Amino acid sequence: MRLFFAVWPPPAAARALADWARQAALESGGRATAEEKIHLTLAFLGEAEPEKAIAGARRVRGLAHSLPVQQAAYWKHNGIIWAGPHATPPEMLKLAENLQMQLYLQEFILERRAFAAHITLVRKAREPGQLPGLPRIEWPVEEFLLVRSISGRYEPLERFPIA
Ligand code: 2AM
Repeated sequence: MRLFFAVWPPPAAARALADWARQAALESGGRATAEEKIHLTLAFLGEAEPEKAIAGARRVRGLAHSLPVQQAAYWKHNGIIWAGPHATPPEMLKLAENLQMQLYLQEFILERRAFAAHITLVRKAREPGQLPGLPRIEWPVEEFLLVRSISGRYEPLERFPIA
């Protein structure tokens, strides 16, 4: 199973970001992320069995916080347009680091790339000229999810409340 841990936006935020993604894709080409697939990844496991991932995630402690969506940009190296905060909220950084530590203790070998909080909104994009202005979004982070990716769909397997 292809697994990852992520935070999911409330429905209104997902809708606003999906609308924005379609607008941006008019400029850049590529594929806008569908509303139900919009998320922010905390840790990517790849092919793994869920049991140990769930055991690790149950030990994670964190603080509820809000995710500001303040900037949108293009990454040339992978051709994605993403949105995210100007700087990762400290509570989110601690949450991602704590989760990665608990997964490490469960013997997962994760990439040692630094955590970069981003929400992928267009894939296979060309470098855009000017991106549309971002909508105002409320995204409270009160839980994270273990998600399985299967035939292009995301299925939540388990939810983990934060504090
Ligand atoms: P992306 O949006 O930047 O592509 C499901 O595929 C989620 O896991 C996506 O958020 C994706 O990030 C992330 N993901 C996919 N492959 C990854 C990898 N090798 N390392 C880190 N994150 C990855």
